[in-house]
Amino acid sequence: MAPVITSSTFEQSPTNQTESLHLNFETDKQGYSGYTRSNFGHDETDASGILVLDAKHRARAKYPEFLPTWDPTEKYAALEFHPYEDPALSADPTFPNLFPDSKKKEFKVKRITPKLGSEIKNIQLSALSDAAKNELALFVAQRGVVVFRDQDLISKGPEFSVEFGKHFGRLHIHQTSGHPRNVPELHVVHTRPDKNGFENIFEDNINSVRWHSDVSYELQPPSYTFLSILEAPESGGDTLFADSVEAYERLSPTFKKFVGGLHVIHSALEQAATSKQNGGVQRRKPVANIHPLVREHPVLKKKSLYLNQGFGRRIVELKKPESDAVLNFLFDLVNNSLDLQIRANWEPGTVTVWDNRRVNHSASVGWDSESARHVVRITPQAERPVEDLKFLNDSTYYPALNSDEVSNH
Ligand SMILES: O=C(O)CCC(=O)C(=O)O
Ligand SMILES: [Fe+2]
Repeated sequence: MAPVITSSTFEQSPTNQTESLHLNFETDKQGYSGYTRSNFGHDETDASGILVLDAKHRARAKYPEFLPTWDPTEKYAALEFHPYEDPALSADPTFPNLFPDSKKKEFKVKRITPKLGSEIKNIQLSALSDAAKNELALFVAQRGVVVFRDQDLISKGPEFSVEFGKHFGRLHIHQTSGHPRNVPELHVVHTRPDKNGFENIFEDNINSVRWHSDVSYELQPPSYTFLSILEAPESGGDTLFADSVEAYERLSPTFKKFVGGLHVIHSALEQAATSKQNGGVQRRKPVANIHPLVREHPVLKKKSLYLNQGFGRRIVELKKPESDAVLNFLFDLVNNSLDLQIRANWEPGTVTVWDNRRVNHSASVGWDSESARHVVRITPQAERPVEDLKFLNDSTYYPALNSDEVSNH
């Protein structure tokens, strides 16, 4: 029988630990990603029972059709395994459609660092053919992060982003975050133009950095993830990225061998609890899933450290103190090695795309004017992470956990 995981956040009694394999994954009660929420959630309930921002914030928004909404009655069944066809595997590796010879003089591609990140000007994402989208996937896998300037994706409305994103995988619907009204496939982060609001973040924190990999608790976390800026402060609010392929490469052969056999529990429980605590929604039963600590990338055929402080809780094969020590060592490597990281800054029209299998990221709150910040994410789901590509798209691959096996007291 699969192990039962208990989270101390939910636990009422130690006698709930009934199974031979005890996998407590304690977290501090606030949760790693627990900013003070007052600047992020809803203000009121509208006539149709939807949670929304208040009239003042709705009236001042530049793109009201992209503002976050939360419908407490919106519910979904558990996500199920599905095979993933990575579009990069169908791409022409010479990029004739993404970077056509005929337009060579127009577009500009600049490497942010040699190994991680590129900035591109004069390529319009909304105009890409399917063949060019496949090449885009390959390019994003190769570069980890790609920052596109002067995009018109947002001006085409929410549904356009949804149709665009479907090319890259089945779109993920978030368990708790806001989405534009009637467009659940987009995830919205909106920060009010309220100085007190974002200063709250530092009330009980010394920085705003929250490294994570998006929804890594899902059985099939995302790959090519698109974040569009709608409103931003003039400067500040950069998004930070860390390369977990490079982080893996920095380890000694002996340590690589050790971590290569380990698996990590990723949990959605704390995020769900934070939402509940703030009167937010829960669209799906929160899950925890076990993923290999070292995963093999199906396009790059390289290994990366697949763990993140936002959702990674416990190494299955180790005792708790051992797990804590190894996780903390690896979090430190990825989170604090500035020489495997980049920061992406935002200008009006910027869309940043990352390979969520390869990089961890964090927002940063670094502005001091009363500016709103409004971003929208398209989140295509990828393959189930595997330590060896021989398991790619194998529905029977160990180790599976589903929400029924997570004890959530
Ligand atoms: O706002 C940002 O810079 C990043 C937000 C984020 O982490 C996300 O939406 O996945
Ligand atoms: Fe994120």
